[in-house]
Amino acid sequence: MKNFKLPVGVYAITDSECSKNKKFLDYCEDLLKGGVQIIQYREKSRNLKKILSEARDLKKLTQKYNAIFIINDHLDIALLVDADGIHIGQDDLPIKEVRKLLGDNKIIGISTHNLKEAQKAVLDGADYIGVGPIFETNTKKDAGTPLTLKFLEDVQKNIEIPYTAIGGIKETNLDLILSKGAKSACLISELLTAQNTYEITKRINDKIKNWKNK
Ligand code: TZP
Ligand code: MG
Repeated sequence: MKNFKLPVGVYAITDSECSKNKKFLDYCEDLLKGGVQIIQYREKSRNLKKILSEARDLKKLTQKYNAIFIINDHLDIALLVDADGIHIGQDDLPIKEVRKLLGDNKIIGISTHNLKEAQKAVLDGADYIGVGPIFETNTKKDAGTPLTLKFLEDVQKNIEIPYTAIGGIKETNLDLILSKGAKSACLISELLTAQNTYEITKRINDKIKNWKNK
């Protein structure tokens, strides 16, 4: 997609494993009411029929709130539900192949763990990159060693396409990534385990939007 701009604020990702007592669509609606403008559907232990039906429901909901809807991993599902884009990992199909099937009007994001991967993503035509894990996380078991803020600094200086910081981001360490220049932050467990999804989402989203680097 030409000149894609990642919304400033929270980039939310679903994960039903970690949201035991929250109903999927209610949870997502609270995120959207809290101001989230991009949601990624990421469910690792669901069968494909369930993934398809949840993705269809979430697509409708995101449309109602005018938010961007991204599917993790599943290109077939992204095509079937006419998602706005897909998020892939380093071991998934190459971006160039994904682009052939998805076309130029859709968004392709890819997770990166070092500057080399980030630069390759740009050359391959990614619309945005995920940068992480910045901090320790229990949500993704194979996320690897935290990269610390140095990688974020490198990306900020060297990468021209939008990026979102991910991995162990909490309300309490948000300042650290914002002061490095991040304008988009992915939070999974912090939002899922909060008592009140709407309130925490709104607070964090507003903080990112209003952040001014001194
Ligand atoms: N990719 C890198 S870290 C991560 C993913 C999907 C998990 C982030 O989850 P949390 O709970 O915000 O640390
Ligand atoms: Mg993946």
